[in-house]
Amino acid sequence: MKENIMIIGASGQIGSELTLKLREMYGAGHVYATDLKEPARDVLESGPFELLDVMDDKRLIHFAIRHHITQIYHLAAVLSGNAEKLPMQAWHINMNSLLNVLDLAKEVEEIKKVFWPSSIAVFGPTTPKKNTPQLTIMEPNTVYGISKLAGERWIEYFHKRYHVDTRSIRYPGLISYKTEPGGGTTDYAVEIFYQAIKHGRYECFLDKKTTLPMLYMSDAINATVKLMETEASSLSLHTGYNIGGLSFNPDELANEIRKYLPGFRITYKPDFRQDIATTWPESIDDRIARKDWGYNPKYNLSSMTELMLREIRKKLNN
Ligand code: NAD
Ligand code: AKB
Repeated sequence: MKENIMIIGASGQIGSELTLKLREMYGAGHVYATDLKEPARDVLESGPFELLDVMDDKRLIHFAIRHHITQIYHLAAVLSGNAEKLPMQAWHINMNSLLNVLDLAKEVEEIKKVFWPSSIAVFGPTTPKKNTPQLTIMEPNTVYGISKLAGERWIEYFHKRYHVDTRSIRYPGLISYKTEPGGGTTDYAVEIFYQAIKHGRYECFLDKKTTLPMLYMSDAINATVKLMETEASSLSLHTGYNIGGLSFNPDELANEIRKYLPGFRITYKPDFRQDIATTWPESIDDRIARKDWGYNPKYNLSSMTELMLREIRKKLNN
């Protein structure tokens, strides 16, 4: 059967790379990118794109039926930093957009699979911080984290009750050079590269010893498509899978950058995002993802840093 894939939130940090990967795999004409805002040129020019608000449930259903959509990747959300500025609005968008998509998948028989990303934000201050297990204490105290934990419960509910094939990953902070991140707590680990190249210095909004789980974008994209391609019978979970990868703090990242830019200087001025980061894990136990669907990230701190500096330099020179 030919798949027709809809991506919601295709203009964001993940969507701008995932769309291209899926177009390579399934054929450009079968991957429909949608967002509230226009995407980067390569997404716009390589296949179908439509401006669409995921909160508009009527247009959503028309779109899915018109294009015979079989899989949805729902990426639209308000991220942790921005969510703390407007908690009620963030809750409304994060929850109701997901419920719109789940209800659509339940009603439209052609839709076979839904991917919705969760986050390490589902964990909270009472969660064990090191090598955080898949199943553990989860008492998030940020609006973003609460919405992700509630979302995980909803996708599992729709799987169990209505047999919607829901799939999800608890992404760590994602590091990429193509599209800048959209208002999260882990954004410093991207900003630092731009500031290091442009100005040789960076003022970090997290404290120097705040260790967080991170992942290079191509590892996240490969994990996502691998999970979606896996036979349902191999999956023991239809809610967020833990995935780890890198784990470092701003001081360690700055030291790595100094290997290429010896004069780089970092100063620290923690803001409200420090209070969020303090509640998140330092590292993640991802044995279940490795066993169920072969999760196997490639990048380490050194290869990621080298690549980010090289690619951002190229991008800024163009
Ligand atoms: P992003 O903010 O870069 O992109 C989100 C996109 O959604 C934006 O292009 C935005 O215009 C779009 N959007 C917002 N409201 C919309 C609406 N009503 N209708 C249609 N589109 C709308 O976010 P991202 O970093 O690409 O993250 C995508 C998903 O992955 C989110 O659910 C996020 O919580 C999750 N996630 C991201 C990270 C990360 O580090 N990037 C980590 C963990 C989880
Ligand atoms: C954020 O910082 O909000 C995201 C995430 C880890 O969910 N990058």
